Amino acid sequence: MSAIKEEQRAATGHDFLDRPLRDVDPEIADAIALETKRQNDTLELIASENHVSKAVLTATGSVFTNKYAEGYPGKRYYGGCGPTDIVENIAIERAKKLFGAEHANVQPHSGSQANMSVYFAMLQPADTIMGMDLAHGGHLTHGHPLSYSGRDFNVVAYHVRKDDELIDYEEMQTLAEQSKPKLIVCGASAYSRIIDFKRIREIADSVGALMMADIAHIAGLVVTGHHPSPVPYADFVTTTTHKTLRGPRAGLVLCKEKYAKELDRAVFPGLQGGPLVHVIAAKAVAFNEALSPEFREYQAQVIRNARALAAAVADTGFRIVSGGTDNHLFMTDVFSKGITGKDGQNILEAANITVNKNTIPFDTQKPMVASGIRMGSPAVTTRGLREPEMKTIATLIARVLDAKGDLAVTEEVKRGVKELCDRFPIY
Ligand code: DSN
Repeated sequence: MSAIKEEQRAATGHDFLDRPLRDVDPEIADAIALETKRQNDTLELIASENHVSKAVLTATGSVFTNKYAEGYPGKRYYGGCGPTDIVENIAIERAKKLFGAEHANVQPHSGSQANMSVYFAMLQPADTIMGMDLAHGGHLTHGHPLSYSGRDFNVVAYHVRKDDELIDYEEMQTLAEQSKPKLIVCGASAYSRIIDFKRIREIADSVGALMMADIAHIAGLVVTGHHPSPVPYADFVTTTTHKTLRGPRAGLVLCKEKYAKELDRAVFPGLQGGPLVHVIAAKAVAFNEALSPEFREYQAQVIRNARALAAAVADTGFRIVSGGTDNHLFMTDVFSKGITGKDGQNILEAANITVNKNTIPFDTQKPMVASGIRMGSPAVTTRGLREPEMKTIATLIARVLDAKGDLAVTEEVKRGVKELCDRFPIY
């Protein structure tokens, strides 16, 4: 220890500034080590998760975590915001360039807060909004009764059709005409097909509604041209930054310039206090990565892998909702083979394959049980797995599910998973 540090230690009576995490807090250090090992040894098929770059991790863990910066670049309520302004301005410019948007607010802490900020900016309590039913693939914040969005607004839910499990745009049009919503929310958390944003704009225009597209799941596909962009059509586009976009855990809102002031006021001071500057720095890093040609190729492989995995899982006898996928995820009706989503999730987790149970359209099971399992390819694609490995994964999944989690089979599948994980290390 340097003489200056020793003097400082004597003066403060502690050395918290310099001690390694393992010394300060072994319990948390152990949990982080466990999680690192879990991620390395697990095939991550949760469609909303990904593995970020070391550069994104470094920015997330940077000294910007120490900074208060209420306000916006050039208009802060705190001193010392020079470097913060650099970071936030870069993040804003990159977000606008990436999405081709007129205005970007990079401060929302999460996707839920990004959505809330649009509602807060544009709606009054008890206004009518339309959103996709959660049980049909929507999201809690699109009007579910247990979310603020369902509590504070009058919600009219639209659905997928029963026959082909695709969004029923005719029902959407009819419901819009009947209920005259102030805002139509589109976007999904469990829908594997292309969303027709142009058509939704037409429906919104026909009843004088605003349109918000929540592209949290498909943002990476959108910015690389693998899914049509809602930016030319929607008044507001919201997203998280940690799913296909492969950035830190956070949110982002894009809008037309004419709504910029109202949106910015809704985020701060309307809903949030100080922004998480370290996370904004990490968003800027992720946006830069997303602007690269390699990211475009990554997204193309995400789709190829999702399609290959869905086809291979279907070949093992499971029904795939809507028959396949156009994006990074698909829903497997595991109850088509008599297994609940809950049991399926647990059986797969025991074999180090992580998924989430999910209701499927017209599900007969409760949400905590569910008939479906949602699987996605973003994380395994980041590790470098390709179509041949998707076939191997489907075989492993079917083997352990068909054996209903038999212990010997689980151990055998776990070995297969470990072999794949060792061939494709994360960091
Ligand atoms: N939890 C996210 C997802 O998994 O889709 C949505 O909030």
